[in-house]
Amino acid sequence: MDLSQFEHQYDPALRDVAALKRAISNKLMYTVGKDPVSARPEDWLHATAYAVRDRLVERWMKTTRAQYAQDVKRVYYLSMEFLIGRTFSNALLALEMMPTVRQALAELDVDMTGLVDLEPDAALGNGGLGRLAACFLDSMATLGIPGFGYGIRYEYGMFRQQIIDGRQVEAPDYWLTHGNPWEFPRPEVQYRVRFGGHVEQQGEKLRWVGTDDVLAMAYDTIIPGYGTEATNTLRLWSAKATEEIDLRAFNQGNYFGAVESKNHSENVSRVLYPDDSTLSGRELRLRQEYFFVSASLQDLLRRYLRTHTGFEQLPEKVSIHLNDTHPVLAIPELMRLLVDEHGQDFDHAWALVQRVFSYTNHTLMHEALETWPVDMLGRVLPRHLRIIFDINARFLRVVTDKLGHDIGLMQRLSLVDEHGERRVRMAYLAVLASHSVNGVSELHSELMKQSIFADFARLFPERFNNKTNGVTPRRWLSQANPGLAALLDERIGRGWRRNLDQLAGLRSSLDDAAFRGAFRRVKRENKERLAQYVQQHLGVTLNPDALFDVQVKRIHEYKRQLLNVLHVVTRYQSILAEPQADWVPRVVVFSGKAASAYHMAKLVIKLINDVARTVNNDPRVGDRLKVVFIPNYSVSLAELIIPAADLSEQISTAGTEASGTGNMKLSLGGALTIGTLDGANVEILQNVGADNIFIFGNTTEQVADIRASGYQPRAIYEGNPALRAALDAIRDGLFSPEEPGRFQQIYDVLVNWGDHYLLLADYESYVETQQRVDALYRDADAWTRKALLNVAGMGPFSSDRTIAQYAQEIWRARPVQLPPNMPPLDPA
Ligand code: 26V
Repeated sequence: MDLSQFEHQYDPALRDVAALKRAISNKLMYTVGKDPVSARPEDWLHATAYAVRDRLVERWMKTTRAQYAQDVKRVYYLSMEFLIGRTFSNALLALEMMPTVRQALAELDVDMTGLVDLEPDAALGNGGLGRLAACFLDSMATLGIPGFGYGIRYEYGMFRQQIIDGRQVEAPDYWLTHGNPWEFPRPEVQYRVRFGGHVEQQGEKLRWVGTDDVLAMAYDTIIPGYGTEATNTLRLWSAKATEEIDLRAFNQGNYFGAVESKNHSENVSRVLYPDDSTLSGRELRLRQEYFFVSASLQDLLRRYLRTHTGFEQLPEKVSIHLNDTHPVLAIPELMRLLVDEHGQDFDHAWALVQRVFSYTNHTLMHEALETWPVDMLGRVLPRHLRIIFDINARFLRVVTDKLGHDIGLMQRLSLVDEHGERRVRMAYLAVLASHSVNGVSELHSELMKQSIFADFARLFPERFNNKTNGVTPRRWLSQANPGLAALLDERIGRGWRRNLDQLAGLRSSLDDAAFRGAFRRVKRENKERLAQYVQQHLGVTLNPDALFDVQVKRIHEYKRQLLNVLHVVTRYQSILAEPQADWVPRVVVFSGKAASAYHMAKLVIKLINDVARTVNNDPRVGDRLKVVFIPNYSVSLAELIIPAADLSEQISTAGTEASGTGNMKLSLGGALTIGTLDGANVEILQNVGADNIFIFGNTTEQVADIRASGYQPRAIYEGNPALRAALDAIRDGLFSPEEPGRFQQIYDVLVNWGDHYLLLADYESYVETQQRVDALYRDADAWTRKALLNVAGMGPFSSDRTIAQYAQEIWRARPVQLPPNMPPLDPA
């Protein structure tokens, strides 16, 4: 889709500084309730946010009206996580209002620079999956696709990570302390969500009775498109106790009991589960999943029924997308609504369901695949369990009719895993109910068909497809990297914001030395900005001329931060051995959170911090090597760190990282990748060319072979003196003299037990490749050319491309048309 034709039309009303000043002053007085003489910076931020939000509302209503008038197909993106980050700068850029707001505030004697940092992140997600959902919202709006995000308005987002004594300590993230000026509470939009009770037969029909109910109340946030008036809505649900709960207990005079049960039901939307590595199988998590899915489906059906009768048109007017299995209860919930509440017959309802749902898988890791105990499901959602059993029985009957009676196959295909405690396999339910099942990179989509869904891929080959992830260039280039954005504007024009393929135009500037110099200066300024932050927050001085080597992502064994540490230790030991050699100064930056119960990940954080302390304080090392662990990785920290990177670490064991999206953001910011042939690294390689990326290590196939033939880590350890020295130093307490045995377990996992992620098998290739990185960095000009070719090759990794493919190939949804001559809004 060529978007450049829709070049942004400037709205002169948005450039009126005087009008904006009046608006901000009015908001400060009448909405925030503050006198300018006593207003704190937070008050100014809120006043400005309200003034800016007003300017989005008109577009929002225009879009909504056009959607109704055109009876468009709507896409509902169901996700337990939306990792939005900050909204202020994003909104200003969408409206092209940055200079106007800056000037209006300056004329009010307020400096905008500091204000921006006061806004808390909306951290309603764990990592890649949640951030992808946020990028997708941005792209759907920008493409004019009528997309609605549905999720949970957690009161506590992703925990705040403090590093105390080198260890992670979690603190709650109550992000709503000062209120959220971007959301519109909708007390008039509430649905009853039922839990528990039991199912009764009443003649032909089943009735679900005796339930404990919770209300779901909507909060809406406007999602602006860029370079278009189109906007979308993110609707998040918050739990409220029902009136019965309030009244019943209060009337009995049991005040504390009343408050307690009110709290209990409102706990459903209290806190984001911060574990993206293992399924804990906790009942509250199941309740969260059902809570938001039920409210969303009631809401979208009501919207559909406002303008349609009967359900025949449902698949032409509604697409429901499942972001991983977390919202999969939407499937039995839609069945229940259609059959029990709207009198549809079961088979007919199932046929509709299969045309409405589509599903994305984001991980092949066994521990993260969702299954729910049959017992628990039966207790919390008895009607849904019955529906799942009915779906399963019908499915297995059809399979038997087609393929004959094969017990082994039945057990493998069944929605219910009968080994041990019986559990429902949510991913299988998703595949069975969806007309499309996609992975998030070419490699991952292939592996998905060969591994977890092999039997289903044989039964329904046409359902399976790939949609390689992408990232929004508005946040990750325009907002996070204003220096590079300005340079691009000068060189190739402004169109890349809506058509990232235009970055390819940079290739013709490769031989322009002045341009390469300007590009290097931008990177240098970004590095200085990060160095200043590190100085302020960690008290470590970084040399901005050093190579900035960056690994930022959740701490996970499969992502192999430990492999990175092994290289750091090896480098440290080599520097001590040959201090006079010509070292390329390096700064190794880590940032990321560990799940709070993930012991190994937390130990890795401690090791990184211990190594950092040792290396940074060793006078023999000086500037040659610095190591920093930046606490509390978040969207806003990513916006600071990523543009400052020279080298992007994407070093997961081949076959384990579904896609990665940080890899794309870093390349887009002009970092070179050192990476394995995993996830979207493979496609990054194809787009930047083998000469412009550092690929190392075993391939997916080789990994499988090593595992099959018996991985022998001790032999590798004994055969490689540098590796051995690094591991021995860690084991013997070189970095933890106060507790020499602290990292024994890490040594044991890697050397004696043979870790599942084959770290030692890739060590030699990794260290050798890091030496090639040094060699190239010495030649600043050669490095810059390759960095530029990375930026130039990132066009396909825009989430606009991804969303255009979802819209055309899965959702069959088209952009809303926004006629410029829409009738003026009547504020009544
Ligand atoms: C997993 C789980 C496990 C069960 C309980 C709660 C919970 C919450 C989140 C997750 C997330 C696992 C999936 C995930 O984040 N995958 C990442 O998705 C990115 C976007 O597609 C992709 O780039 C990453 O490679 C992939 O790890």
